[in-house]
Amino acid sequence: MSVRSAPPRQRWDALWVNAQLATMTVASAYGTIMDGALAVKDRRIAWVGPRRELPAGALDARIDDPDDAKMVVHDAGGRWMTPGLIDCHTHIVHAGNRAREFELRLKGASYESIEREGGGIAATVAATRAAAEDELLEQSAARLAPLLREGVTTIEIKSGYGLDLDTEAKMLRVARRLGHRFGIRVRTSYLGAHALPREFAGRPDAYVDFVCDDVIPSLASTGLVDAVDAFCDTIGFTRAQTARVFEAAQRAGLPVKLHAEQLSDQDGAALAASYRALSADHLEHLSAAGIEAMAAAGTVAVLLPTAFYFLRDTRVPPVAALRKAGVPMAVATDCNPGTSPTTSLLLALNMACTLFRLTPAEALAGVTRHAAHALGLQNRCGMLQAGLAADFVLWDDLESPGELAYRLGYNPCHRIVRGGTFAVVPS
Ligand code: DI6
Ligand code: FE
Repeated sequence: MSVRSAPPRQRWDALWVNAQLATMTVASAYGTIMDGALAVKDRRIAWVGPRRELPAGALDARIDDPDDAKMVVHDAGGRWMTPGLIDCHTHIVHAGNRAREFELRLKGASYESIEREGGGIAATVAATRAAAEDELLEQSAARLAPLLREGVTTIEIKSGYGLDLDTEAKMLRVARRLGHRFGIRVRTSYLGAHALPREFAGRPDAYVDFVCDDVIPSLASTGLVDAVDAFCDTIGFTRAQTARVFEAAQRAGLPVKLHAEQLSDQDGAALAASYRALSADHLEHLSAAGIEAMAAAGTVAVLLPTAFYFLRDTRVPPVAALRKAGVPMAVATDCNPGTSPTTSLLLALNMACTLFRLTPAEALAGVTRHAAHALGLQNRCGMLQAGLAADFVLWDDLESPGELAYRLGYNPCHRIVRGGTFAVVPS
């Protein structure tokens, strides 16, 4: 008796067909697959490719096989599909706003002078300390909603507006709760070395001791922190203080990142690279030596064009040199009440092109593949690739994915899939 073996069955949960895929798997390009298909199994991408290359029988459910019969086939209607967007640098958890300070700056006051006079970050610290945890959650959730509607499926959220242990922990708990409430992936960064709190006035080194000896070990043991960040600048912390924070992070087993070279060149990016930082962010004043160090360490350059715009900065980050050195460039909102009160990653995408001269493909890589890298998530998300999370977005009205960067103030998001399931986003 001859037994004819059946073709191998694909036990997928869902299959998407009739999509134009911007896989983002190719450096500096979209990694386009026209008439593509994408299969999902167990919340991950199981297969990606042109529809005509689907394994034989993939579309035929076998009625005698209960597993096959469960596979759902979705028609993307010819729409473009990209990975879920990733906002890899935000301060979205904070209380209050600083619209008044915006008016002062319009009248000529500088960001640094407001900061030195006790406004700026200190004002947000006072408001955030005063806010009850649930109130902080609601204020932050309201800011998160527009990002979710743009297809953001992963977000980094920093602390740094509490500065004392309790308020920093409160901010980080709120960040985790936002992830649970909305079903998105949240990566937290402890940014204790953001500003000097009033109670440590004139004693920055004593504050850094507190950050290193008390807060980092304590927060690390709670599991609330995924990385440690610092602000190394004239109105922030010195290079030596930043190095001490990085040492403490290393002792706690946490990766580091840095607000570097935003307002001046402190050689912070090179310092961060020497600690194998995930990213160095801002970088308007980055030097050639800093670029070289980042390239050697694989540290991602996170560009924050909306902060550059909002501060009416004139010095752009050295994008051409970063590109030449092969440093991966990410793009993020920096959502914060002082220098970037935006909740649109698509706006940041546009400004990365108009202000910093990224190509639209580089900008899209900056909010997908390279943003994942800036969070150490390159093996989890950021591309349409088998093995990664099934986080993706279908877009309306696009002839090419470059239009995501081209349109200004327009959100063509059609549907969002997170972990293989349709996301419900707040309206
Ligand atoms: N750089 C920034 O862009 C934010 N923090 C930082 O170190 C601004 C924070 C603020 O002004 O509230
Ligand atoms: Fe920031």
